[in-house]
Amino acid sequence: MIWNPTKECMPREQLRELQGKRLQKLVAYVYHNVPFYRHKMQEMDLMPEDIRGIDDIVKLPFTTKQDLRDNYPYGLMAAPKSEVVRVHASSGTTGNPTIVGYTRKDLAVWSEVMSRCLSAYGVTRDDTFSVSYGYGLFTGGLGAHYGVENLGATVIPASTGNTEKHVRLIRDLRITGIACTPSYALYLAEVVERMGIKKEELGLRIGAFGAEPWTEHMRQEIQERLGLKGYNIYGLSEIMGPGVSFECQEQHGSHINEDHFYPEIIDPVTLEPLPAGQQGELVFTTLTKEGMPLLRYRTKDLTSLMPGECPCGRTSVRMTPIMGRSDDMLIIRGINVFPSQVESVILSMKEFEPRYMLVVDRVNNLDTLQVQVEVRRDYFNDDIGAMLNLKKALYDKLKSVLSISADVKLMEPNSIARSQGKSQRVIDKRVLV
Ligand code: ADP
Ligand code: K
Ligand code: ZN
Repeated sequence: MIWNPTKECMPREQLRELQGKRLQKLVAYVYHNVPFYRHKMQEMDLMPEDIRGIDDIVKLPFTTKQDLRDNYPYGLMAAPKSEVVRVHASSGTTGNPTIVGYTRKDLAVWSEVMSRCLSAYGVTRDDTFSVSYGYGLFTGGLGAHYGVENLGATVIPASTGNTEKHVRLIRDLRITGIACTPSYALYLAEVVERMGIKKEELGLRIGAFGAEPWTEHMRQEIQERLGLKGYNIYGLSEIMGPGVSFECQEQHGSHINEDHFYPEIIDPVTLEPLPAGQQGELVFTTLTKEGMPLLRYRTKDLTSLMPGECPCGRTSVRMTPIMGRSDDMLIIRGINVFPSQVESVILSMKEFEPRYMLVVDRVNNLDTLQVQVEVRRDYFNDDIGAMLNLKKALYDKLKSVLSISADVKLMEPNSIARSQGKSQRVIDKRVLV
C-alpha cells in the first residue's frame, strides 16, 4: 500500500521542482532566523536569492555534529520557543547527545513519513503494532508510536525491558507487527524460545528494524526465529528520527522521503559531491522542518544512492544499507575495518550466534584485533579438536574478508551482554590511553 501516492509517486521532474521551491524557502528562513547560518552564508558571500533551484544546493554550507555541539542546546533552533512543542536528543552513540526541537507541523510531517514506511511494509488499520524502541529522549519510541497511530493501527507502547511480559502480550493481544532494533529482535527470539513458546503461537508478520546497522544474514536469522518479515527503517534525530527512509515490498534499497529530506552523497575527505551510485557519506537537508532545520547535515553514515525506477511505483530515490559510520570504521594496522564486515562473516557460519565483540588494542606499538564470538549451544562442547578447528575456520574467513589477521576467541553461549537498544560491539582500548 502506498500511503501518499501524490507525493511518493510524483514524476521526478515535478519532485525536483518541489524540492527547489522548498529549498529556496528554507534558505531564506534559516538566513533570517538562525545567526549561525546567516554568518556562514555571509562568509561565503551567499544571499538567499542566490539559491534558485535544487541544483544550487551545492553552494550551501555543510553542518556537522560538532556545529550542533558548539551551539548546544538551542543555538540552531529556528522557531521561537512558543512554537516548539517537543524536544528529543540523539542517543549519543559517538559522544555527548545533541538536542533537537520540533514544532507542531514537524511532528505532523514525522507522523506522515512514518505512516508511509509502515504502509510500505504492509501495515493496515487492522494491525496491532508494538513499539519496542526505547521511549524517552531517544526518537525511536515516540517517533514510531505516532506513526502507527496516524496510520490507524493499534499501537502497543511496549518500549524495551520486561521482555517476558512483552512476549505474553504479543501472544495474547495478537500483536502482528513490531518496531525495534535488530539486536532487540534477536533477544526477543531468545526469550520466546526460552519460554518454550513456538513462533507459530505468535502472530507476528511484520518487523520494522533499524537504529543500527544490520546485515542480510541477520535479517534471515530474525525472520526464521520470529516467523515474520523484517523491513529496514532508517533515520536520525538530527534530521527527524525514524522514518527518513524505508524498504518497500521489493526490499531492494530504502526509499528516502525525498520531498522532506534531500539526500546527497559526498566524499568525506574532499567534501565533493559524488556521482550517483558511488559510495560515500550521506548528507541531508531538511526541506520542510521548522523547529531545527539543517542545511547539508553530514550524517557520517556511509551508503550510496540508487537512482532508477522501483517496481513498487514510488519514484523516490533509494539508498543501499548503511555499511557503517565513517566514525565507526576502525583503522587497524592501516587497514579499514568495519564491524559490519566481521558480522557478515560470523553470520555466514552456522556454528555462531550473532553475538560478538571486537576488542582493539595496541601491543608493542602494533594494533591488535580480537574477535570474541558466541558459539551456538549445539556446537559448543568439550571436544578441543573440534573447537580448535572451528576457531581456525573463522580465523581464515576473517582474514580473507578483512585482509588482516584477527585473534579469535570462542565464547560460551550466553556470555556476551545482550542489548535492548543499540548494541555496543567495539571496545577500542587504543583510545583509552
Ligand atoms: P546517535 O547518532 O547518537 O546514535 P540517533 O539515535 O539519532 O543518534 O541514531 C541515528 C544513527 O543510527 C544514524 O545516523 C545511523 O548511524 C544509525 N541508524 C539508524 N537507522 C539505521 C539503519 N536502518 N541501518 C543502519 N544504521 C542506522
Ligand atoms: K547509532
Ligand atoms: Zn520500491
